[in-house]
Amino acid sequence: NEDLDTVTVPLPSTSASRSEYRWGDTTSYAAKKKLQFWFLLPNGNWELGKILSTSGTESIISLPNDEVLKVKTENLVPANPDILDGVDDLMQLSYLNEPSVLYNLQHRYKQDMIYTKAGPVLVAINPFKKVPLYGNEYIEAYKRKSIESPHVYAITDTAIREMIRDEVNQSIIISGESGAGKTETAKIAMQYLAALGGGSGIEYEILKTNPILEAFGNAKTLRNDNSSRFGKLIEIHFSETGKISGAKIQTFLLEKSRVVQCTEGERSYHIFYQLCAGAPPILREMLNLKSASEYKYLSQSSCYSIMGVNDAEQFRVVVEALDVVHISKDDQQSVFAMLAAVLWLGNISFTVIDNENHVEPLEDEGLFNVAKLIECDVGDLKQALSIRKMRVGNDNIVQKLKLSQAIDTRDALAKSIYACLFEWLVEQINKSLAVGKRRTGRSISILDIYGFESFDRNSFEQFCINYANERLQQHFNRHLFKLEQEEYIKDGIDWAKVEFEDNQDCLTLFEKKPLGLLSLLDEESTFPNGTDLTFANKLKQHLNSNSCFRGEREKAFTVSHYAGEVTYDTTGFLEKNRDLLHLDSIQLLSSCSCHLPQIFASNMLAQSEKPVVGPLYKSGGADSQKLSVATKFKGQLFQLMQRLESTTPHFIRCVKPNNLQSPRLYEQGLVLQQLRCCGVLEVVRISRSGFPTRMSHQKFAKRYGFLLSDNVASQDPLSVSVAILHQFGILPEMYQVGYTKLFFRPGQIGVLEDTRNRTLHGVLRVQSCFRGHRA
Ligand code: AOV
Ligand code: MG
Repeated sequence: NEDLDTVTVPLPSTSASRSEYRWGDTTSYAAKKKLQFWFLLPNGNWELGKILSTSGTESIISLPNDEVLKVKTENLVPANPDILDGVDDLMQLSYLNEPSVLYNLQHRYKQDMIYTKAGPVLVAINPFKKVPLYGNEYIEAYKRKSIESPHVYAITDTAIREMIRDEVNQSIIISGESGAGKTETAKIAMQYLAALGGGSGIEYEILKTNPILEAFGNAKTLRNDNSSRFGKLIEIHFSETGKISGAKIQTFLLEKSRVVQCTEGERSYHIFYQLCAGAPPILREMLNLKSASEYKYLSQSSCYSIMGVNDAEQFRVVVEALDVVHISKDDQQSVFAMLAAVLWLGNISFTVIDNENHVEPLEDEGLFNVAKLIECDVGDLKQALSIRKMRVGNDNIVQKLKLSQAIDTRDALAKSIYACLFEWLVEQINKSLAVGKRRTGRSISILDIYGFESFDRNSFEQFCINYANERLQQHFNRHLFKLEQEEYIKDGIDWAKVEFEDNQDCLTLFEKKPLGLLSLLDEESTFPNGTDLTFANKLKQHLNSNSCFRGEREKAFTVSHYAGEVTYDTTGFLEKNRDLLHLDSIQLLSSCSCHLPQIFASNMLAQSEKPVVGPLYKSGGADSQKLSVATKFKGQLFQLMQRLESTTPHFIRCVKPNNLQSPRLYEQGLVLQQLRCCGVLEVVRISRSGFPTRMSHQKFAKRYGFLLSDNVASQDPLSVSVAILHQFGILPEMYQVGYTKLFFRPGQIGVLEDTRNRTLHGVLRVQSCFRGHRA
């Protein structure tokens, strides 16, 4: 064992320098006077200056341009010494105040260093341009660990290593506002996983799911030209040898209203424009395709193209990807037929047929094309769009539709065809990616949902999206604050609590039964006479005392989300929550000769057979026995959180530096607001004072015990552990011994790991040397 004694243990360099940097906290005011300070300009930006003198509550400061100003001393906060400019982990800052953090991130951002660690969390600032940080060379470098700067690759690499080392499933959880870069970040992580775990070819298929899901599930919004309108969890499975063995995609609540209706300046789903622009002549003819501007669903927002995007070219990319995930040419043709049918549905118009204002569809190209594309009888289609059959008691009655009802029926049909198509596609993709039978059960999941949204007008979709983000924020809080502190306390180590913004109150506002937003929404949705106005009034009546809720004029209400206040307009809430598709429409779909509508219809019937609690939505409507959209979504989110709870999470926080999607523009106020609402500073604070690395006494003793110079193998794990700590000279302030575990400050275990690796390799080298001699 003598060899081992000569192993020199490097001092924990990062930690040593870090404690050196911390002198700032204790320097006297006099010493500080020589330093630079940040002060707040009236425009909300921070400027750097030096204090010349201080009297009472005011200070005279000089700016870099020699200007001299008098400011309130309370508005000054200390700046970090220049050597700390652009540190790659905010934990290294002596002064962890907001301007220092902002400045540090900006300093890096200017040099295209868009990634920075905030303790355990990776902060990614959207560059809105190509940055030279990706590709095989970088992947190789991160794999070999020859680059250390923070990166999505680095965090993904950690996830792989921890999956193997701890035999625990991992998750990479990406959050941030709409347009902050989540989807791009998820793809970058997938790229790294594919490169490291590739070999079987399945990784190529996995990457090709991105263009498909983005075509069908992303759209241009006012916030983001490629905004995800669904949530996605992709679970990537690994074999024993660390290779990718398959994957499974789960999607959450697609925004289907966009198919029939979208705001000025936004677009519907990319695939519609791609199809119109890129379909080859034979397909065009088969589907009677026109250009996008001739379809009412697409023309209403007067926006057809996206700067820098070639829809026709994208169409070819999507078709190629569909081939890769084994969607047959026949199926592809049916998919395109469904898309065309949705577009033609929007062009169906109605004419009044009697003096009670009942309507029926015009027999024009819209109606004929839809019938042709979904392969149903024109008469049946016409009927489904003009009457509704209902069962009241034992009687069947037929109700003729008025214009608004007929339009709703038509739009509901278009929305369901599209949503079912999306689900069906995901199902087919999952079949193609299915994990082989000999699975190890080890996986890395990547979560990319739609980001927090706040528009001038916010509806049911934003309500659901923001609720999901609220749930995710709680997961983040739980892991980085609550569980952390609970674990310290449970294991009996010294610990001073860090306060953090808890969003439990807001979640309670949503989830409380029976008087929460979701319960009240469901209740009102089940009342035959419930309207958006009665719903809004009910909210005001029951929730006005809640601190996260504020009733607004007429049909509106405001919620204080973790990321800011959002005012919701309840118009359409009940209808969207009920999401009815009448039995007549389902029957129409099941009468089609085309296989896709048949599948859609049987899926819908299967879903509506689920038992519902409470009264039926509409009197006598046998077609309404299904879960409300909000309740189903809540259930999905709960399941998602449960799944994530069983994994080791790695968090990436995407930040949007401006609202113009423009490169090089860094708006301090906007960045600060995002950092504040997701608690980045608190995370750094807790990590700096905390002990993020932990290992049970047993595991620690087993892993490093062989490095001990004295033979203590017979001793208990705790004694072995303590002996290791002593031999390696780990400073007492760098660790704590708990009842069951050892807790380490950041970086400490790295020293032991390095020594262990070197020793193991050394031993192996020595062995192979001997072998060489003998040979
Ligand atoms: P999101 O997923 O967070 O929004 P995206 O990932 O779609 O945001 O990013 C928006 C746009 O920012 C992309 O289309 C790119 O142009 C640019 N972008 C983001 N990350 C990078 C990067 N690393 N390098 C270069 N450009 C980038 V939403 O889906 O709306 O919440 O619902
Ligand atoms: Mg996205």
